[in-house]
Formats: sequence, structure tokens, C-alpha cells
Amino acid sequence: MIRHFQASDDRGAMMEALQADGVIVVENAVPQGVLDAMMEDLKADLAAAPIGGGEFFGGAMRRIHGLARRTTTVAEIITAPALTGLADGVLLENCRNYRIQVLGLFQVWQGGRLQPLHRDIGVYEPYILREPGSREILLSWIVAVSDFTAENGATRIVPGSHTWPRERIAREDEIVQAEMPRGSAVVYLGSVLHGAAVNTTDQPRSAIVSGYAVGWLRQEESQLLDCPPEAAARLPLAARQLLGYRAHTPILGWAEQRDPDDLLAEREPDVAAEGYKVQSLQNM
Ligand SMILES: O=C(O)CCC(=O)C(=O)O
Ligand SMILES: [Fe+2]
Repeated sequence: MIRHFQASDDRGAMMEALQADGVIVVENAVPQGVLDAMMEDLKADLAAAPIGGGEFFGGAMRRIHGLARRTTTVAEIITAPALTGLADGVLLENCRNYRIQVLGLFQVWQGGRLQPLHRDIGVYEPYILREPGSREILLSWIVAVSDFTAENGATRIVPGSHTWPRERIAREDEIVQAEMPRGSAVVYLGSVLHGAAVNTTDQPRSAIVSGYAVGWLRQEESQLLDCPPEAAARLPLAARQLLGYRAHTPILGWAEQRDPDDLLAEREPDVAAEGYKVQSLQNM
């Protein structure tokens, strides 16, 4: 079972459930109007994308990435307080800021196969192996852009699998589907087993598949290439910082000896950061 909350619910209770089960659903995480506007902006690009995706994506997936370059509406999704509030709780004990890991619109169409169950932190293996109980580096989330039902391919998730040894295989009765209404988000630790399900209906299941990773880690998708500076400049500050136009410690990820966001905003360099920078460089 996946516990459901409303975006307006007490954050402490959500955090407790998220840490205990590794996954929760937050209903009303994103306003319907934002999803409508986003789908309108993405309509043509989506229609042009092939349905397929090979072994990992189950063979009936239509995906587009680079969403922040294609529509400014996603800024409201990636900065939604229901999502960032949980990321603050999960990730900030392990970093000074976090960034978008991947950002795609995923449609599951009829006729595919199950996506293999996987952990999103798998992209770092074997270089980072998360031990159960260690600090999180990744908080993944999927926003339902259509209702998620058992029939249309709602993501399969294994609650509790963040505490399992890596090699343990999930039994069928341990897997649940993240059924949820449009506008909800299923939020799960990067170490939780999950995968897209099969759609047996004649309408696609649509979702924004994303997540946040600690700011000192390489992002799975290069958001700075997917959303280059000209496109990022159209976005609100918080959104472009989340994409990666921000240094971690003042010099991790800098460019032209500046925080990337200073460059984008043509702001004066941050004086406090300058002091830190000098200190850090002296210690190199
Ligand atoms: O679309 C889904 O339900 C899950 C997709 C996913 O987990 C992935 O591609 O990493
Ligand atoms: Fe995944």
C-alpha cells in the first residue's frame, strides 16, 4: 500500500511516511491548469516522437525530454512546494542545494511490456552503492498528467525496498501500483524499486518523470544542454537554479569564476562567496 496525502497536509507526517515506506503519493501537487498549458505547448513535439523505447522502456513508450527548453510551464512543476518541501527534508542533510536529475514527459501506450523494476540510483553503480540507512542522494517523483490507473500503466512500486539488500528480488505480492488522480505526484527515494506498467486501455498514460539529486552529483541528464542559457533565461530564478544554473559550494560548478546563475542574471558576484572561494582555492 502507498499512503496518500494532500499537498496541504502536514509536511512532518509526509516525511515520516516517505522515510518509512520509501514512497508516498501527494494529491493536488500540481494545478490542473498548469498541466493543461504544458500539454498544449508540448502537443506538436510529442506527436512527432516515436512510440517504442526498447527493452528498458517496455516497447510502447513515447517520450520527450528537454521540457524546460520547450515550455516555461514546467517551471511551476519543478518548483512545486509539495515536491521541493519533501526534497528539502530528504536531501538537504546531504547537500547545500539539489538539482533536477532528469525531466521527461513519458506516455505509456497500449501494447507494451512491463518496464523492469529498477532503482533510479542505479545510474551511479558501481561507483556509488547506497547502503540501506545511508543518506539519500536522489529523490525521484512522477507527476500524473492523466489519471494513473491499474489498467493504464500506473507505475509499479515496491514500498520498503529502500531497506532491502540490493540483490533481493521483489515478489509479485510486494509490488503495488501508484494509482492516483491527475495532478498527483508519486514521490519515492532513489533507492526504491519501481517501473512503468502495461497499458491495456486505448488512451495513453501521461506523466512527468523527474526527481532531484544532491547538488554535488553529476545529473543523469545534462539539464544545461537540454535547456541552454537562452532558454533558461526565460525561466524564474528558482526553476533555472533547479536545472543547474547554480553552483553548489560557491566553486563547485562555477563558470568564468562565477556562480552560473550570476552569469545568467548578470548579477554582481556574491561577496560572501568570493571570500569562500579565496579560502577554498588556497586550500587546493
Ligand atoms: O513511467 C514510469 O512509470 C516510470 C519510468 C521510470 O521509472 C524510468 O524510466 O526510470
Ligand atoms: Fe525509474
